[in-house]
Amino acid sequence: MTDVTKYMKFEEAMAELEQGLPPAEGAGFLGVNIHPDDAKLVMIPVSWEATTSYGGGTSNGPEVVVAASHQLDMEDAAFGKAFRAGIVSLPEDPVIHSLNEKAKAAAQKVILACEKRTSATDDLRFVNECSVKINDSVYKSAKYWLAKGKFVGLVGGDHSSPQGLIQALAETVPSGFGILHFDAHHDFRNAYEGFQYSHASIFYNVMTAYPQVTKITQVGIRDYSRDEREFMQNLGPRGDCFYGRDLFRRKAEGETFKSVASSIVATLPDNVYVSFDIDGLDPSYCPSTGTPVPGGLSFEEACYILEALAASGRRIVGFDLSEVAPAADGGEWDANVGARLLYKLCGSLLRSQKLC
Ligand SMILES: [Mn+2]
Repeated sequence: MTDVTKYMKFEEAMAELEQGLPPAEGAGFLGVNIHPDDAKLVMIPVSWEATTSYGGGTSNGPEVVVAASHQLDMEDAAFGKAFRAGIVSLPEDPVIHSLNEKAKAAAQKVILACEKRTSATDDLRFVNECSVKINDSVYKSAKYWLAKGKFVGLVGGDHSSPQGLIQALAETVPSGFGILHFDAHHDFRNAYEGFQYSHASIFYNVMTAYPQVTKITQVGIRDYSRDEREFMQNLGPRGDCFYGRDLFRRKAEGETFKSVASSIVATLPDNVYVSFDIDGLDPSYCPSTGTPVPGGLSFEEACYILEALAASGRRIVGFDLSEVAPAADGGEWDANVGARLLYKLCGSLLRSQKLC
């Protein structure tokens, strides 16, 4: 049941944003609380990181990104007054938080057993069951809002978080869609450490389960296993990868970034889902993310590609921002970058749908 009293009237909220008033305490994304019915774009928060294999903290991503969004200037250089379309970060399904705590404890036992070359079968089964419940929660929420005519984004959590959203879109977008995937990793591992829905397995699962995903184009990849590279090769025309090394070499040898970006966009079909793992960026933008890798895109390069995508006539049908984690010492830099990137993702979707 939605408590309507805590929402602002849409035009009042817009007036506050136009004036740049400091956000009220506890305000939502961008510093206002508008009703989801008044929004064109809703975002599902997923505080989930059970299968995190290295650094933790990304389950706090949704909370810190929303808090950091209060610092943004609303007028976006590329996408203008994107906020006027109405953008809302939804309340989280309380089941996610409680499952995360329990599944994380069990997953630690699995990872420890894995390192000792033994097994923890019951714990592994439990984590996999929790992942199914998370996917189901996200899937049902996404289906609900899509049926109400909203565009749906998602803020993770680790990179396994958006699978339910991708499933919902696969059932909803009539002609299917491609995925533009920014990441340091392919995420093509088959059940990494035994976790069927690992953050490192999301696109193995997606490309195996959903034929409606007609294409995956990966950008910034620079850390992978041989099996994952082969998985990409075996996708044939259904997969394209712009490895970090190749992107740099093309620029080093004189190709303009405009040309590089348009070659990325050209691989994608008319409908595009954008999956943005923050570790696709240079780790100086996301030092606290779980699995940072040297190299990667600059913030401006990533934005340039999103702007080129939105300007190409293709339609962005949904997105996720995953793996943003706050610094252990409370530093806000990771969340600051995450919030800015999230508003760019919102702007690019809304622009591509002619809503801003
Ligand atoms: Mn990833």
